[in-house]
This record gives sequence, structure tokens and C-alpha cells, in this order.
Amino acid sequence: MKSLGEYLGGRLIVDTGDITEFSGGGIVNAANSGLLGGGGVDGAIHRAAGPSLLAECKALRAGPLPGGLPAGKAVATGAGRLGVAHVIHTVGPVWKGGGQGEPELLASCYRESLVLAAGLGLDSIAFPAISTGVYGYPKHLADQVVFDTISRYVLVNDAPSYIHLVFFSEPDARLFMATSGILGVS
Ligand code: AR6
Repeated sequence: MKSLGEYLGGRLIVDTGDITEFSGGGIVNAANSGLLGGGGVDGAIHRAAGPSLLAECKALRAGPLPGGLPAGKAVATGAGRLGVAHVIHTVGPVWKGGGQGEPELLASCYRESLVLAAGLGLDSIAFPAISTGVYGYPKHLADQVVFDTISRYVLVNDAPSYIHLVFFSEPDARLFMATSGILGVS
């Protein structure tokens, strides 16, 4: 993982690389409602964490979440072999053109994950670019929602101290910085 810049008084850090290499308080998983793994970053996180993560997700389905996790919500587990204390699983919206509440649901994913992280006492948390893969959310539109949501959150919340956005590719990270108007600003 490589850091490309720090913003919002150092609390927002833009990184590029594989989120499973993050070490710190927690990472967020772009899961699906079933919570039992999948492709993309979800598959990578489950592979890196090992079988205990799937076992914890199955326990959630057998216990408090029999119908799975709705879009926009978040739930925490341990993190198996990952170098973090917790994985926070959230379900992004599937892009259907933008008029089906997608921006609100995406904002909710980030907010709910941050609130959970703060409640768990995590000092740092790393997000992947939720919904921008298989779920088809246009990257530049997601970037606007993410920057807006995190900017508002840090204004009124002290924890977590450090919020990392981990983009799988450097062009995706630079698109985020350009879209949110922070390219070249530090
Ligand atoms: N580290 C950081 N980012 C990654 C990694 C990684 N190791 N791997 C992929 N990405 P996606 P979604 C980026 O499709 O759109 C799964 O099957 C990727 O480049 O993983 O929310 C779930 O089970 C993209 O920008 O998540 C769900 O069924 C971003 O992560 C569904 O996909 C998100 O892509 C969720 O779709």
C-alpha cells in the first residue's frame, strides 16, 4: 500500500494498493447482503483473513441477521489473520441509474461504518471504494458522495482519528483526489 496524500487536517488519507495489507484498527468490507463472501474485495478479504471470518459471518446469519444485512447498514466481526482488530462489513447499493436512493445508501455505508468503528474504539479504519466494482456505481459519482460524507463526519466526530480510502489502482485514487478538488492540496 502506498499513501498519496493526507487531507482534512490529516484525518483523511488517500492510499492505493491492496486493502488486505492494511494494519491498524479495522478495514471495511464491501460485502453483499448474504455476508457469506463473494468476489472482488470481499473475496480478497475472506481469503486473507482465513476461515474464522466466514465462521463469524455464518454465526451472524444464524443469530442476529437471519435475513442478511440490508444495503446501507454495517456490522462488525473479528478479523482472523488480518493485521487489524475488526472487519466492518457493509453492503453498498447496486447502481440502478442514481434515482433509487443510491447516493443516500452509499453515504449511509460510510457513516454507519465510521460510527461502528468509533464505538469499537478503533483509532484508524480503511475503506475500499464501496459499490464501484461489481455493483457498478460510477466512480466519479461515488467519489463525490464519499468526500462529502467523510468531510461532514470529521467536522463533528473525533473518532476514528484516521480514515483511509484505499483505491485498488492509482488512477482510481487520483480520480478521487481530482473529483473532490483536493488534488495537489495538502
Ligand atoms: N483492495 C482494495 N480494493 C479492492 C481490492 C483490494 N484487494 N479488490 C478489489 N478492490 P467490488 P462492490 C476494489 O466489486 O462494487 C462482491 O462479490 C475494486 O477495484 O469488490 O461493492 C461482494 O460479495 C473496486 O473499485 O465491490 C458483492 O457481491 C472496489 O474494490 C459485490 O462484489 C469495489 O469493488 C459488491 O460489489
